[in-house]
Amino acid sequence: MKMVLAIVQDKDANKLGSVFVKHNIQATRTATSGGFLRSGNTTFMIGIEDERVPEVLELIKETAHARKQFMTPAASLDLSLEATSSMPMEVQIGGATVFIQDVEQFHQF
Ligand code: 2BA
Repeated sequence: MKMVLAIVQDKDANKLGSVFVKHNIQATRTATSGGFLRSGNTTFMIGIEDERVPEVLELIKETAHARKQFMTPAASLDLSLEATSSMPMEVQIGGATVFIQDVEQFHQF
């Protein structure tokens, strides 16, 4: 069994949750924040049999989209940054950041 951790943008989270239900994939979602943008994203935790990992990855890939976003560093980062870095900058946010870990044990009581 594997644990798939998928960090996606909030805009894609509801659709992805529905896709998992439709495909009988059990998932837990939690509200998270990116360390860089400090804005909300969503992390799905999916415990899944090894052979279904490619299916999960494909569904995430199809559903989660990369987007560009403008951010003003001074508004969202430490004020210790120099004034020259306060120009709005474009950030490409990936469709999904995915980690896959081995699950040593799985219990449901
Ligand atoms: P954030 O940390 O808010 O990052 C949002 C986007 O900002 C990133 O998109 C990346 O394109 C950009 N970015 C991040 N750090 C940067 C930096 N130091 N300089 C310039 N641009 C930077 P993604 O790479 O697609 O990441 C989307 C979200 O996935 C991240 O939100 C974070 O919540 C998570 N993430 C990405 N890599 C991770 C990792 N290695 N470990 C844990 N979480 C990760």
